Amino acid sequence: MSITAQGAQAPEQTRSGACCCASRSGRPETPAVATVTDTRAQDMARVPGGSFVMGSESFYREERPLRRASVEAFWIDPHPVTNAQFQTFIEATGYVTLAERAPDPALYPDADPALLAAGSLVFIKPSQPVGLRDHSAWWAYVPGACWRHPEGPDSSIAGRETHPVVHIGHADAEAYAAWAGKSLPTEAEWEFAARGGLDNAIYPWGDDPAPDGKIMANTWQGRFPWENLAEDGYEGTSPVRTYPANGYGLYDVVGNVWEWTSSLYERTEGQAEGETKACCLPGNAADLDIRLAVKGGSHLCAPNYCLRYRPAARQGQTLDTSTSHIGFRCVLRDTS
Ligand SMILES: [Ca+2]
Ligand SMILES: [Ca+2]
Repeated sequence: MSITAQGAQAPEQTRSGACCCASRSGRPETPAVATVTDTRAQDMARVPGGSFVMGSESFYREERPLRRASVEAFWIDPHPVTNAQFQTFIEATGYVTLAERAPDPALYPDADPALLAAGSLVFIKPSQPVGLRDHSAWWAYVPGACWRHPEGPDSSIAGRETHPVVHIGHADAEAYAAWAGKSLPTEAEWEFAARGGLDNAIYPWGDDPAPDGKIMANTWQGRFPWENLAEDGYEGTSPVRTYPANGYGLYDVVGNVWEWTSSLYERTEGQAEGETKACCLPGNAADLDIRLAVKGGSHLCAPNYCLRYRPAARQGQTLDTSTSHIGFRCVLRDTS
């Protein structure tokens, strides 16, 4: 194939992804064949194809059953897309993210009007112990919160250029991927990549949560959600590459931010309605039925409450939801 600049081929895709709410569930066109000389693969990591055991039967029910899956070889971003990378995309395209657009009241007839301002869900640490059943004790819909203003209008990403971008809806991630000539990973691709070549290990680095006492990812230490000891150095997101890479050279696969995939999240047999909501992943104003799998856990995952900083862990996220701990990374397939 000819080598083209990544931004040159997709302006129409990008604009169509930005134009209106209807595009939120739209899919970008499939990228062309990638080769090792493809400029799009520059700075990406190569993951060999293979067969592996997906899922886990040792933790949460939604990870079951163990099943064999296989993936073809592919390229993947070595870390989640950063604020600086996302800013380059925005400057090149003028794209406006989901969180920056006011929801259409017609789509949310039962919604509190206060929730129909442009905004996003922000984690706000309670000042004292709270019950763990009521997500609203630590999640707030903050008007004006978006990728540029992660905690709300008065906050900014200055100094956080190398942190993962957050407050990204699924369509936002797909729009970025289309612009870059890439795709979002399937859940199987993501999990295979995150395992780094270690079959059946609990974590991307093995079974010990902290080998030789070394902190391997940005998670939550302390009693969620009111006590964040930040023993890993960060209460919120952290610069990518802060912690060791896995066997495929991938950083921040677990912890830091959850990452979107392109795969539908299906309820496991026996899993009742209402149990699909993660302890830390609230739905948005309208609880739309379609959910896609997000992977890897985030800086809000605490071992005593949400031990989801593992390759097998998964949650279902509604397409119209953005939060302060969901980002993404892209893949590039050899053939599509
Ligand atoms: Ca942390
Ligand atoms: Ca992650």
